[in-house]
Amino acid sequence: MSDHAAAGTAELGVLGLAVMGANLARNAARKGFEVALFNRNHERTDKLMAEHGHEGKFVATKSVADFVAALAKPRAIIIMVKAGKPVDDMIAELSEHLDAEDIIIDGGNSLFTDTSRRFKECQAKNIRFIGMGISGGEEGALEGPSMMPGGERSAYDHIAPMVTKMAVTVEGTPCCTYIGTEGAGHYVKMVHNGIEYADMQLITEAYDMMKTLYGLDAAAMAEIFTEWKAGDLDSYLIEITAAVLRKTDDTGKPLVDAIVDEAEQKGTGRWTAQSALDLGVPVTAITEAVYARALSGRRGMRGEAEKKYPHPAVAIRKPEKAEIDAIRDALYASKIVAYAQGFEQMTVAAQQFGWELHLGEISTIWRGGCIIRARFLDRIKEAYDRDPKLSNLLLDDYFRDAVVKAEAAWRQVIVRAVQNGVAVPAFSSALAYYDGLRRARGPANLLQGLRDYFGAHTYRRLDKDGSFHTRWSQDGSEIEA
Ligand code: NBP
Repeated sequence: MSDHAAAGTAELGVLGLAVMGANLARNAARKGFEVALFNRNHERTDKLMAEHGHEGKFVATKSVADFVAALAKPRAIIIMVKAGKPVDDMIAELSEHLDAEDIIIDGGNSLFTDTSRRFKECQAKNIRFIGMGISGGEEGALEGPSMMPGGERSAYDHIAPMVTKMAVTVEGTPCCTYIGTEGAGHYVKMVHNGIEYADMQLITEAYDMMKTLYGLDAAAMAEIFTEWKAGDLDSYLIEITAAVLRKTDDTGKPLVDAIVDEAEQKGTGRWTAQSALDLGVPVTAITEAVYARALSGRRGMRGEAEKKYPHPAVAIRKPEKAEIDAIRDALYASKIVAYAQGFEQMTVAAQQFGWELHLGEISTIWRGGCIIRARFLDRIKEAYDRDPKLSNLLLDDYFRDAVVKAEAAWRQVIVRAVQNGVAVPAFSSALAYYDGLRRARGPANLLQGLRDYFGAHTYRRLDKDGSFHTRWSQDGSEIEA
């Protein structure tokens, strides 16, 4: 063990001191907790101590053994290294120094299946593991993020006084709650990011319509988004959309007009869509958002295609106020669908993986710190208060009324975009989902007939129980596929 003077008293260890780890460590120290620090490259530790060492009680260490020895038992260590193999490497190294009941918390953006595997591997070593989704970026990590811890319940109870103090508070409630066992915390963080993708894509499509159909410039659109923030759409993303549109560069022109139109992605949106496909949940808005980013990345191909294909003639004209209001209402209806899909995905995941997710509480902890923080999340909380077992937010009366009120505008906006060649994949797939959902009888009866015709897959009838197969040809002979 280390002979460090402060050995054995630090309440929290932070391993990995890049932007997120350093800020979380500072957050904990500023809240009065003694924090042990370790980073593979010691320069990061030295920099943190030199610049911020005065902010609280830190114990800087230069080896994993010293780091572990600096912590009070049971030890609680947050790992904030790059997701993937580095997390496994650090767990393996830490395990050599830890005692039974010590706690490892992975605060990175890990894939939930990795978290579930690590939970079991740590359990086998008598180490308590928590996978904690953290939202809010570097500023959130410092000032107070939203935290989604999942894993060993007793370990969460031990760290709860610390993490709830580190998390941001909204109306007296910390944005941190125990999510569920195994990888539940990272799953919920993943869906949060997926919803963030959909929300941003919808905003981008609203921007494209205002710009391409009505010729509005960035400053005019900044004003519109600022107005929208005062209503149902009130959210951090709408607020920063106005700020991004308002910004000019050193030429005095809107900065947004100079930015390359290729979106990057780190993968959590794609993971959300992949998991939704595995679970069979239609999360069309999130998936369209992932595809839209992929298409944006094909910039060269888009350039070639533009030269080959004529664009429908758009008669750009000044918009009526009602037309801008219609885009706002269509955005709100599409956003409701995107969130309904994301929340249904969590409902189905909970059933599939045996987690007890409290969706009302999850919407509550997303009200602060998170990128998708919004007034809207209160409406979601209220819907789950009315019915904790609500299978889809669109079945709640508040959301039904909101969508019905917006429906005419929603259709009209999409028609105008389609007629004028403006791609609105998230708006239109949200509407298609809504139109599919609100019909008790869809067209899949024909699909079942086709499947039975070529593959003898059988079908069920409305008027009789059982499975049926038909010899489909007119003369009654079996059809070969
Ligand atoms: P990065 O994801 O950029 O990772 C850098 C850190 O990982 C450094 O401390 C680095 O140590 C360490 N590291 C690497 Br890389 N490989 C290692 C290894 N094999 N063994 C030990 N340490 C290793 O840091 P970040 O941006 O602070 O993010 C940390 C986690 O938080 C990630 O999972 C990220 O996805 C997640 N997250 C980030 C944000 C954000 O806004 N940035 C938001 C929410 C969540 P070194 O200094 O020695 O190279």
